[in-house]
Amino acid sequence: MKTKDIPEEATFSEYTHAAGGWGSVRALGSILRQEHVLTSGTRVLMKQNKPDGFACVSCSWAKPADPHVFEFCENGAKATAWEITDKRATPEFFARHTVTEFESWSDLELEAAGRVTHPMRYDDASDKYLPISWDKAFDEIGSALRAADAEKVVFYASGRASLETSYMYQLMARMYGNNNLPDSSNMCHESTSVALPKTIGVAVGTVTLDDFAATDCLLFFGHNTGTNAPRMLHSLEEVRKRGVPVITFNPLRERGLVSFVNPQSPLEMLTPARTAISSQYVQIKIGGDSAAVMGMAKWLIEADDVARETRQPRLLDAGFIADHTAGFEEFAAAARRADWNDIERRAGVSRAELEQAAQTYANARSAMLMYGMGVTQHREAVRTIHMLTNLLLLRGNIGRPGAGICPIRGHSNVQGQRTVGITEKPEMVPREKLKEQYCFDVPEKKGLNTVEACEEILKEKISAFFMLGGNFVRAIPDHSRMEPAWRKIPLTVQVVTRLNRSSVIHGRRSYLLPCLGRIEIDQQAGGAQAVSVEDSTGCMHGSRGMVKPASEHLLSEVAIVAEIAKRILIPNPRVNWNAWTADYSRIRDAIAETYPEIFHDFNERMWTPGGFARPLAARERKWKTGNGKANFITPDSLDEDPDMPADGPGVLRLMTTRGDSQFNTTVYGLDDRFRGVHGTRHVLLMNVADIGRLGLKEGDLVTASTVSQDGIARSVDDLRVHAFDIPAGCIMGYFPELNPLIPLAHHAKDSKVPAAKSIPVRLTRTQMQAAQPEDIVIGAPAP
Ligand SMILES: Nc1nc2c(c(=O)[nH]1)N[C@H]1C(S)=C(S)[C@@H](COP(=O)(O)OP(=O)(O)OC[C@H]3O[C@@H](n4cnc5c(=O)[nH]c(N)nc54)[C@H](O)[C@@H]3O)O[C@H]1N2
Ligand SMILES: Nc1nc2c(c(=O)[nH]1)N[C@H]1C(S)=C(S)[C@@H](COP(=O)(O)OP(=O)(O)OC[C@H]3O[C@@H](n4cnc5c(=O)[nH]c(N)nc54)[C@H](O)[C@@H]3O)O[C@H]1N2
Ligand SMILES: [Mo]
Repeated sequence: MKTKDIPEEATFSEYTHAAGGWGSVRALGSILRQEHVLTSGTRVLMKQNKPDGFACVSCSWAKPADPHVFEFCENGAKATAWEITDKRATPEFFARHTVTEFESWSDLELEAAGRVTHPMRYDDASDKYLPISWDKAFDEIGSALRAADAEKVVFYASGRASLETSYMYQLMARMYGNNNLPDSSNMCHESTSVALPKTIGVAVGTVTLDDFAATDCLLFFGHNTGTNAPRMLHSLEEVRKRGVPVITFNPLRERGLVSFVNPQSPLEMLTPARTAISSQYVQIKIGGDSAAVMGMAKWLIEADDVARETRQPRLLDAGFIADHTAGFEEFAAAARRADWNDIERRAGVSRAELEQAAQTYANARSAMLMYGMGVTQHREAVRTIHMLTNLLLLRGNIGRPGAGICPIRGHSNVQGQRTVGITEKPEMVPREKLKEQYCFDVPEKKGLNTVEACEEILKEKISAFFMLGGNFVRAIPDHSRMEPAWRKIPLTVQVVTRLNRSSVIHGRRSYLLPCLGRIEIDQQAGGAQAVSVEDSTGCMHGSRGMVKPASEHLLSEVAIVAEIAKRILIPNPRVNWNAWTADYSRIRDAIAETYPEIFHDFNERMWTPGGFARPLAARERKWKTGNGKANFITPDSLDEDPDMPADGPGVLRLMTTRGDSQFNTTVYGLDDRFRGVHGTRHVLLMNVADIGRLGLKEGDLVTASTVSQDGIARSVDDLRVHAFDIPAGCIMGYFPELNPLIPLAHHAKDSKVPAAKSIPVRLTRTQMQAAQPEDIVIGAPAP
């Protein structure tokens, strides 16, 4: 596949500064200007993540009860500017361009058109989106869905929609007759949701913000915090100032994990006192986490064996292991048996480094472990997460202050969507309760998750695909197979704020339903409405819109779901969709009735500063697992990607990650400041030794091709080679540009999360090299 916007203007520089600092402030000013909201944007930002304000639409990190004056980060501010932009994609704009024309636009150009202002329907004859009235759109979509076989209709959700909308959405799908509720979590932390219930009996993390003040050690796996959850840097900074060690496991040396200058602390800005974030940086190979953790566990268990024999203080929490856990002996035997050569080879780091990390961990009274996509997006991600919990259980690091596991979630309400029932797994919802509340039979058949929905689309078995936000076609793997199949779906409907690839590559009939964003005032019959979200630490927050909507024709997501529901469901006296739309507090009452343990007194508690925490049994050392214990789970192997060909000559492991100027498929700009990449996203960051070994040089254009056994050719051209501090054999490129390289079948076992972090590729020079740009700068200081 030939890529667009060949990087003519690409420049590379080594980013030697800390994350944050003046660079952040400059970047913030430029995005506010780019979206033409310099003055209004600044006012809005003051309310971001405040107890009486709105919850940021970017990441899902916790919102403190006593916020900073500026409780937002550079990237949260970018997401805000993106939503409150004054750019508009009006019917006149759509009249000027055919959809075929849009296909040649980059993701950046598509979204740069601005907020969609009117409901639109694709018109075959003119190959354009034409405006349509809301009523007509709802009626047409409604009659198509009524005529469809319920099992062939999919209701996707991207993790931004509120708890209120999400609850209504899942109820609508189930009343309609299926559990086909895949969501972005299926590409994200689903590995967590599958792994943790078996080990500690909850599907979410156990850490809250308070734990940062009580911890003595932080272990950090596979998360690029400086870019993807920058507000957490404040907590990390405080932890480091107390002298608490932070051990990072990451193949890339990420600036935001190396050091940080607080861009909101004038003192630090004037005297660039950078805080060293990581006290030890363990630069493992891609997919080396299980091996690294096994090395640490081996050292701990063997050192504890010695301590026990010599009557020295123990390294393991023997009391906790005896009282609370099962499976320890088997795991300990496997750790004792594990071979250091094998561990070193798989982890790609030395025994000494792992022993040092283990020793630091052993010295800490309480330790927390955080992780992101570097862990969840591998074939054996679920097993790796079991390894992470094994390490915590060895020292009783679950269920006490300053300890715990913290999966860092992505979208701002992705965890909450699951909590209120958006899941394809019927056993995850209180079916009896829903039946009692609404008098209907909740479908029992498991629904489709993201990968399964893609498989059905490939088989042409899906008749309608409804998207509550997101950019499904762009976020999924295997674009060159999926895009042609996607175009054959009889009906695609997208609830959107901005134009994106999934609007342009569309089903035979296609509708764009433009909605209010969370920052906009949501005026309904019962007055201005607020919504709520759950953060990564299981705390629920209210969120109130504060800016004038981008267009008077927008409807709220709640209203859109209600209108569709009214048209596709048999009227049910127990659900008054109109009343719910008029007054969202009534939806919250319904949520509280379904989930009383979590959401009792929801309306009163939603404005609690810092949010109200959901009860979590594991936090109290109550284990809701099959055997009532916290479980050590012994891995059958340490190989995280067993479907990868052996790392033979020429085969490299590719991870696809986010850069600093994007929110997932929404690309704000072409720079990735902290990694020193400017003006392009068609780049491969490589180890110098690999560049030399493959006979390449800095700046060469290469084609990456997937190594797979299925006989399907997958490649991306025109990727510029750039030397970077990354282990030999490992390379990095950007999501979503490199998604054509991921085979759909290359996904995590059990959780089915696409294995976006370990794609086996070969590189060849791209034929017909473009002229070398003259302005490539290497190794110069960042501008
Ligand atoms: N500004 C901004 N914020 C965001 C997003 C965004 O796009 N932009 N996206 C949101 C979403 S939906 C999500 S899920 C999160 C994602 O946030 P992250 O979890 O940080 O996701 P990635 O950008 O994919 O970065 C993965 C990190 O894991 C490392 N890594 C890759 N492979 C391995 C491995 O095998 N082992 C280890 N230990 N590390 C590895 C990479 O070097 C990189 O640092 O961020 C959320 N927040
Ligand atoms: N190769 C590779 N692929 C990946 C990943 C990876 O690391 N590597 N990460 C995966 C992960 S973690 C995730 S979460 C998925 C993301 O997959 P998605 O969640 O489907 O994609 P996003 O890019 O977050 O969706 C962006 C779109 O959401 C719409 N939008 C924004 N705000 C609103 C709103 O308020 N309401 C509505 N209705 N729409 C809105 C806009 O139109 C915007 O274009 O991608 C996955 N894909
Ligand atoms: Mo995500």
